[in-house]
Amino acid sequence: MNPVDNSAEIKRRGAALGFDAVGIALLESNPHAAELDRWLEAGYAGTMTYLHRQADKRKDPRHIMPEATAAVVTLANYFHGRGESDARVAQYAWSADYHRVLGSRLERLAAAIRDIAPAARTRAYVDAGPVPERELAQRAGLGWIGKNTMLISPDIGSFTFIGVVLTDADLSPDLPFEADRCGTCRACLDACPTNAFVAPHTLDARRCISYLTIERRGDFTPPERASVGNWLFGCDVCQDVCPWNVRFARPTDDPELAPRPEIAAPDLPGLLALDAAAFVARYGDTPFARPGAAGMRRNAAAVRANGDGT
Ligand code: B12
Ligand code: SF4
Ligand code: SF4
Repeated sequence: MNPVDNSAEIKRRGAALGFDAVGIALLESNPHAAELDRWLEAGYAGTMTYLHRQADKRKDPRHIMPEATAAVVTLANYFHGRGESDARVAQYAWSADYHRVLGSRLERLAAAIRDIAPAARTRAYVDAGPVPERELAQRAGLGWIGKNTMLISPDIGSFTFIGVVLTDADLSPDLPFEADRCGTCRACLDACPTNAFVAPHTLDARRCISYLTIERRGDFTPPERASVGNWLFGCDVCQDVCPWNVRFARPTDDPELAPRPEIAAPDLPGLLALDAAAFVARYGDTPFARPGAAGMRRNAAAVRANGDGT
């Protein structure tokens, strides 16, 4: 098959696997490499030192897999509708760990690429690799990067996981999504409870509740503890207020991303009472495993203190 037919067939197979959108970008150096350098130099990555180590690959994804020439980029909608509970959990975490669910789906897409282009080599990534995922998704035509730094699809909003398969298959790229559909809106910047945006498109991760509750190790300082409010794990505020989500986000019907009640509406006293072994038995296969038992107890204690002043 020729590159145009290969690309069309890969998109068809991606849709059949359950991805909500599939686009293709040729690999080239990241046009926002200078912004990444400035962001790292400013210390905004906090303790996420892996972002410094991976910078060369993020600035030029051709360094990740030297033989690769293209990225097949996918979106998977994880929106579940608006839930309310006293201790809030970001929606991306409500189901089974997406690294596992989408990792195996991307491996099936990679197998489809090798089936369509038999000599092709492939490598699949979701979140964990040194891949500039949002930038590749924008260049693959899937959406624009909003002022809240999220990749926003004009069709389904930003409650999406991004996945990437790098390959040397001969593919025809999509046009990049050049429009900036934020316009004069700044709802996300104004709504952020911790003022974590130092400017549009620039997040000081050290102030972000998602970083504090998931990536931060050790005890909170008193201001950090107060700043997480009632967020037990992650934060959705800068997405909840985005008009593109208000208008276009629709609950997913993906069975592999079905919400688990013990995560979506967690039992705070129960969580505080779990020892390490019981925590692993209950939450070991969920996103809560990243901060672990100690991190989740710290988060739960902060939410309880912020709720009733204890
Ligand atoms: C580190 C990280 C975090 C950090 C830092 C977030 C950040 N904004 O950088 C923390 C822990 C805070 C975090 C939080 C969240 N994350 Co996160 N995170 C990542 C990770 C691993 C790397 C991101 C990164 O490189 N950051 C460094 C900064 C400098 O990069 P950047 O903000 O993307 O900026 C680039 C471009 O925006 C561009 N740029 C810079 N300036 C400008 C200016 C203009 C005009 C333009 C157009 C572009 C541009 O250049 C930069 C360099 O390439 C990616 C996965 C991956 N491998 O990419 C997931 C990822 C970005 N996270 C994701 C998610 C879901 C979240 C949360 C929503 C989870 C939650 N609900 O709690 C929040 C959202 C917070 C937010 N507003 O970003 C998804 C986002 C999906 C999407 N549709 O965009 C990703 C892609 C994981 C995935 N595979 O699905 N995350
Ligand atoms: S996830 Fe929450 S704390 Fe982080 S930037 Fe968005 S609104 Fe602010
Ligand atoms: S809330 Fe407004 S400014 Fe922020 S990302 Fe959405 S459209 Fe852009």
